[in-house]
Amino acid sequence: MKKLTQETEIVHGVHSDHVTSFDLVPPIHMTSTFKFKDADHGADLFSGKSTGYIYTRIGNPTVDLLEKKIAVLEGGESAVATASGMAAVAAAALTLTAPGDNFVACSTLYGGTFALFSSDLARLNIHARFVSHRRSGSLKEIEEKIDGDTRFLYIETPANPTLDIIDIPLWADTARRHDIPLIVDNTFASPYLQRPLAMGADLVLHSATKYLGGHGDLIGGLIVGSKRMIGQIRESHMNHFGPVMSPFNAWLILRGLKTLALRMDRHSDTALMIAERLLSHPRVAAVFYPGLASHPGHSLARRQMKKFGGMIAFEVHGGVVAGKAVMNGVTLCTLAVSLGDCETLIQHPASMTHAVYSPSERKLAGISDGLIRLSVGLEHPDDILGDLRQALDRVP
Ligand code: LCS
Repeated sequence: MKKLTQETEIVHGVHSDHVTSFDLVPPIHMTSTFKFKDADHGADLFSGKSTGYIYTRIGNPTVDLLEKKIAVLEGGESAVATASGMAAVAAAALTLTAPGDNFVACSTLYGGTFALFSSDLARLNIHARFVSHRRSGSLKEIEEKIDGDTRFLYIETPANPTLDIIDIPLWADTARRHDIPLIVDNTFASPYLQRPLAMGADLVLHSATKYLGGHGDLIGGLIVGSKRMIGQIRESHMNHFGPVMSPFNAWLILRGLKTLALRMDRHSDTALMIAERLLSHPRVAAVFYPGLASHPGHSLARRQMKKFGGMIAFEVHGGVVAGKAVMNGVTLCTLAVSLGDCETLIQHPASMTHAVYSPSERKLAGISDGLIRLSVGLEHPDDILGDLRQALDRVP
């Protein structure tokens, strides 16, 4: 059959050989363990002589379906599902490193990832070396930080919360020159807008909590890459540390994924319109959205993304005090962390998602104290804009 478009793959996805029912929608296999036909069958499954399900921490048909589907959508050979996005970041980092190793990461990251990298992994004698891509000569800086104990490079693009666009091919070429993998957190874009593996990345990971699930009703993570690397993560980290995804959450993500293309188109189109309108509001000091021609990463975003996504960051004249007034003044937008939901969410990175950064670390990462982050939802664009305008107009 002719190769399907990504929009069709998003709806249809993959079919598991192990699911034999005629249901249009696959059932949820809520079981912790699986029956063996006899003792030899059980032993053969354990030894790898036969393939099949043993125990849900090791594999489950519903979770399998989701793993196969995200692998198709990201264009990877294989995938593994995790209990959360943080579990995906930790699984990838811990599988690739041992005490004494280091890795090089772009410094603008989700606050939880930054905390894991800068404190928790450091306790295990695994050290993050941060690079600010905002400084000119960042390529030289990456090169200078790589040595014989560097095990991977790590970026997030668009980056949380500044919406900075990081150059995937540039980091991928650097990784290849040093024979180490590049990991890309593709949470903000989703595979519908950006496919990092096609641009040279080796592992792509997601907080599936966000656009992949799309409905704000679950926590989950996914990692996609080569059979070899995913096999290593599955066997060493997932089976033994055990941060696996519940079959119920996998089913919810499979359901959410079917509308990914529709949702991402709508999120992106509305966000572009709102970013443009915010730009001309007298109370707004700056708008950061990769779809704006004024964004420093605009031409790069045009090269590596299909559209520019649903996340906007902006600053209000009057700094933190004025920003708080906007967040307290909205009535339709919801004051909450997380992103990628149907509802528009608004939050303050410096005191919320990125409070773990010290003030100087935030400065290096480009996260100003007055920055407000908006996850543009699926409401009518005029209603979202109207709500933001009335809150901005009332700033004292
Ligand atoms: N990567 C990115 C880019 C994220 O934004 C998040 C969570 C994670 C990884 C971790 O995923 P989780 O474990 O939450 O599924 N970002 C959040 C945020 O910006 N607000 O609340 C959570």
